[in-house]
Amino acid sequence: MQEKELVKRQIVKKIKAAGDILITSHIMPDGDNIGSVCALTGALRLSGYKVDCALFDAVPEILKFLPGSSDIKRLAEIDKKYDLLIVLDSSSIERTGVPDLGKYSDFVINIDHHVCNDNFGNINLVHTNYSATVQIVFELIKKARLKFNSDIATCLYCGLMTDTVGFQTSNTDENVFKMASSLVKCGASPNHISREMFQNKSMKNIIIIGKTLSSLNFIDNGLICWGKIDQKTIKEVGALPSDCFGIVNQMISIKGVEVAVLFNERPDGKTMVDFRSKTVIDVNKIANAFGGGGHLRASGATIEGNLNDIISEVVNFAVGHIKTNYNSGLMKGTNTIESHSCGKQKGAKANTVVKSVGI
Ligand SMILES: [Mn+2]
Repeated sequence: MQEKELVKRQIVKKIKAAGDILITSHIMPDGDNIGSVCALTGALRLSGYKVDCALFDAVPEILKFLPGSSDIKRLAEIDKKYDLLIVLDSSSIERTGVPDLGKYSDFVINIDHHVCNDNFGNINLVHTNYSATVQIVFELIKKARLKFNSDIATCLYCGLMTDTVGFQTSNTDENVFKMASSLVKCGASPNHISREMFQNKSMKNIIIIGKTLSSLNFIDNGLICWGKIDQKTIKEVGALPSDCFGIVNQMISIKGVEVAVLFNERPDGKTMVDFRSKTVIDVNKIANAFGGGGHLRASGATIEGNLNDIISEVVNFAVGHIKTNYNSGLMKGTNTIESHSCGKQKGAKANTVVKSVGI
């Protein structure tokens, strides 16, 4: 039996033995986060288990349509200890928003698909070749023979659809479509879920997108594209942090752009940097250099300091990295010239904050 199958069996055993379970995921929740939390919580509850779910941040407005999302508490409200804590879609403990998970449980199960996952759990199930954490959750639901319904299918479908950016990413393989097919068979509506996620943007989000896209910067004949959202613009528009999403994917959609970098200045003096690549460059490695991480084609870092200094430091680093890797990658005729390994933070600058974003 494969090693991962044994780990899954261990997890099922642990779940079955637990009197109560807490499920959590990462800060700044996305579709895979809320989708996997609601699906696992829903299937376990339906099957008679005592389960709570809580996140550091509130559920974003756009994801409130997911069944079960209104039951998600805030981690700050949790004042009891559980037999078991399951952490989903989070590459490290820091990503949960709390430095110490010991106050929630003595036993932690870490289920994730990020290449930079540091195996922080007592049991770790990390499938770095999977597109989304919901794929692992779906396998566990089947393995544990938990009850299932169309609400759970909807949550899983949302995670699968959003983490593959609408079934477009390089890791969107046969298994993704097989899973999507079974979820649709169980009652998930692709049209309803994509309308909620892709045709439901706030007016302020569109204004921020417009302002950012109209002042992009291009380097090396458009191979690299970078843009910024500064606090001045955010205040002018009266935008919320959730109004600043979805921009970097537009940048990478431009013909000829291989790497897109978006700088998002936050009110606390930190800047969130989002990286995307199209075919060759491993942006997880670029994010690693600034204390962040994520995936081969989508990663991020949170950096402290002056916005303009951060921009020049990151852009210079990215240009250097791309110079040494882009041509050799094309010559090898491969789109995965660099490994999926995470590599611990190398050459991180003094002002970096170890936190990664990324889907
Ligand atoms: Mn994910």
